[in-house]
This record gives sequence, structure tokens and C-alpha cells, in this order.
Amino acid sequence: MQPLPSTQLDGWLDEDFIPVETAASYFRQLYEEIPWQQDQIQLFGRSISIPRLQAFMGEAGLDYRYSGLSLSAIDWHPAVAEIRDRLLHKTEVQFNAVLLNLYRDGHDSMGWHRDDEPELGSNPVIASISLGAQRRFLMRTRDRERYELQLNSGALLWMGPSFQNQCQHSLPKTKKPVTARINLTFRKIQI
Ligand SMILES: O=C(O)CCC(=O)C(=O)O
Repeated sequence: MQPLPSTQLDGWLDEDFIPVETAASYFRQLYEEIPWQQDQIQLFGRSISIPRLQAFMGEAGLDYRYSGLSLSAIDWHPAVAEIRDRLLHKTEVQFNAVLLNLYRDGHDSMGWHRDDEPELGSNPVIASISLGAQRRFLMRTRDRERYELQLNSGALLWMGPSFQNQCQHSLPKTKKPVTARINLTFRKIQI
């Protein structure tokens, strides 16, 4: 486990949370078996395809809304439930939902944002798991300091209660030839 690149950032990184072979097996299962969706958001009155595929999973009846999108939870995939239980064992946090993102190649990305939707409560903890290709993860604080991490397959990035308030984060495009990456952000939706 290592601290984040600034003491201003509430969180930590465990690069070896899931052993490499197990992470590769989870990646293959999720890549093939998740019903990945190409969702659209509304921007300046136009409908735009988000630059990645996604799925939302969790306890029955949970919904998640962001950027005008409304996602209803599908049932836990057994591999995702296994990762959720590994997190419970390590952190004693019982997550009830997860947003899955599939970045097919270096053209896929996620722009600057905070995960501060009302359904996450005021100080959300989020556990972010990376599977597949290594990608850069950027953070920028309110005073515009920038930090970056390389997220490898099997890594757990823990975003603590103050993280969303302290910084925005993003996953930029890359011109490097990269294969696919799956990211799972486990969340606790307030019921
Ligand atoms: O893919 C990543 O590492 C970032 C995902 C993310 O920022 C999110 O789901 O809110």
C-alpha cells in the first residue's frame, strides 16, 4: 500500500490488491460477459456518445444518475461480487453498487469530474479497481496542482471521504497503442 502523490489527497494505492493472474482472468470474464452499453449524454442540446462503454451493477432497485444519464442496477456478476467481497475483507466497507467502464483503446477516456452525486452522500468513499491495460490517472486540486498515477491491472485506488472535495480526476486519451482496460468504481449509494 502506498500514499497518494500529495498529502493533500485523501486516499491510497494498493498496486497488488488482486494477483496478476487473477486480474487477467477477471478481465477476460468481464470483457466477454458484461452487457456493455454505449450510453449518450446531452451536451449543448446535442446527444453525444460517451467515449467508453459502461454498465451499472448492484443491489436490486438501485439507480445512479450523472450528466443527465439514469442507470438502473443490473444483477451482480459473480466475478464482480467476488471483488466486492475482497474489498469488504480488506476495508470493512460494504459497497452496494459499482460503475464499470470499458476503455476499448487509447481513444476511450473519462473527462475531469468529481464523483459527488447526491446519492453518494456528502463524503463518499470509492474503491477503484483496474483490470487490463495500464493507463494514466490524473488528479487536479482546487489550487490547480496536478498529480498522476499509473494504474496497473489488479490495482486498488482508494478514494477517501475528502478526496472528491479535494480534487477532480480524469483518465486521458493516449496516443500510445494500448489494449483494453476495465475499471470498476465501487460505491455506496445512500438508500
Ligand atoms: O477509469 C478510471 O480509472 C476512472 C473512473 C472514474 O473516474 C469514475 O468512474 O468516476
